[in-house]
Order: sequence, then C-alpha cells, then structure tokens
Amino acid sequence: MGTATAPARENVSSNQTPIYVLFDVETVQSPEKLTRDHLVRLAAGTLGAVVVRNFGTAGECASVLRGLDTCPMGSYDEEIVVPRIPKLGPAAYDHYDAHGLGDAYWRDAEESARHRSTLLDGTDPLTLAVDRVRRAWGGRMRPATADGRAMYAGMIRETNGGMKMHWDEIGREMPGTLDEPVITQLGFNWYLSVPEAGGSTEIFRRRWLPGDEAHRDGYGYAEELARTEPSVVVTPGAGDAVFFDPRNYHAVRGNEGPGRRVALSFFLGVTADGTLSYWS
Ligand SMILES: O=C(O)CCC(=O)C(=O)O
Ligand SMILES: [Fe+2]
Repeated sequence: MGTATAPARENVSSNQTPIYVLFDVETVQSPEKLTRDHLVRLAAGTLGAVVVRNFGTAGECASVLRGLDTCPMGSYDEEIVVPRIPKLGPAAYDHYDAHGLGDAYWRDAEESARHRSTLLDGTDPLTLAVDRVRRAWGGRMRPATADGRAMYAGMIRETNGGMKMHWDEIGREMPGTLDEPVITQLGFNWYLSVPEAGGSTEIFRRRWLPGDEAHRDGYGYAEELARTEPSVVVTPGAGDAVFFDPRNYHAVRGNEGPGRRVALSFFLGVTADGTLSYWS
C-alpha cells in the first residue's frame, strides 16, 4: 500500500466517524493555471467545483455583451422554465423527442452559431473558450456529434432570476443522442456579467435517484432532497469560469443587486478513448 497524502478536509459525520468528503472548490487565478488534473478530479467526483478567475478579460466580456445586444435571443420552453431565461442558441434537451434532434434544432444551431461567430471583436467567443479549455486538457477535444453532425455548443444565457435545483446528464436524459457516448459530464460556464449581489451557484454532492421524480416541479426538484448532503457554493466574478459535474444537483440563486447574470456555457464529456467532447 502506498502512502496517501492527507485529504484536504476532514468532516465528521453524525456518528462521529471522520469521513473525507473530497468535495471542495479549487480556485485558480488564470486559465493558464487550470490543469488536466482539475478536470479529471471533477470527472472522478473528488472535487466539487473549479473556479477559474479571469478566464476571459474584462475587454473580452464587454465585447461579447455589446455584440449580444444586437442578437435575437430565444428562451427555453416558457411552459417549463419559469422565470424566463433568454438565451442564444438551442440546448439539445429542448429539441429532443423520440426521433432524436429534429430539423428545428439544426436550423437554430446553425443560425445561432452564425450570430455568435462575430460577437468577440469579430471572432467567436466559443473558440476562445474552447482553446483555453483544450490547453488544460492537453488531449483531443472536439464538438460532440449526433447523426454525424457537430452539435451546437456555446449557448449564451441570462439567468437573472436564478435556476431551480436540477441535474443534467445527456446519457440519461437523451439516451442514444451522442454518436460517441460519454462516461462523465462536466458543465462549463464563463460569466460575462454578474450582478453586484446574489447569483451564486450551489452544487450538491448528490445525483439523481428515481424516487426524486415525486419531488419534481417542471425542470426543478425540491431542495429538501439534497439538504443533508455536502455542497459547495461558488460566487463567480465577471470574467470567471466555473466547472462542475452537472449530474450533481445544482441551483442558481437569483440576482440580489443591480447587474445582469450572463454566461457562455457548454457541457463537456469524456469519451471512452479519452477525447473531450462538447455541446450545449
Ligand atoms: O449558471 C450557472 O451557474 C449554472 C447553470 C447550469 O445549470 C448549468 O450550467 O448546468
Ligand atoms: Fe444545469
């Protein structure tokens, strides 16, 4: 047996047995400090979240936000997602039915990618984000495909009113969609603008269980389900990015001060051959 390094934090459970939660937040000060090891530990479930300060500069964020003003924004299905969340680009889940992703998805994907492609001083902010993640991963990274076509990635959404506690897992919500299934999933958000107060994200160390469906309201679940589980709270600043495993329940707190909460986001998956794929 090797000599293990002492875990970062020791928690005491109700019966006083020390347990190692291994569900902390790690913060790095720039995208260059993000490592493959961070992403691997998130994927393995031994890290709660990674915050990358200054993932994008203030200038980069301002440029995308300015460009966004001229973009037609859609929203999630307003019957299901209340309050309304304006967004640029489709989430695959919005368009999923028994036949997979329909024509409307691919049309919206193409149009939104075109709008987004010049938002950052004439270039695509997704390219910048993917390049910075790829540098950390150090391996193959490419768009996820469905029916042989590259899926949309890089949704930009405004979540001023927060999001109810929910989980995201493509293999469970939309089985068979990805041409190359993923064995783990990460969520990525690059916050282009944040409110002066509020707008934090809480990630619970708790995955979906079938019985949770009895406590579901639209896309959200009762926070009671995860109340006794370890959790981490991240409050990103403008320009910061956050990675976490979205199969863990997570909730976004609404704005409590002036300012908009806008993020460019996508999911990352690791395929069995170690490729990092991405989609929204
Ligand atoms: O906006 C956030 O902080 C998290 C949004 C979310 O639900 C996700 O990225 O899966
Ligand atoms: Fe989510």
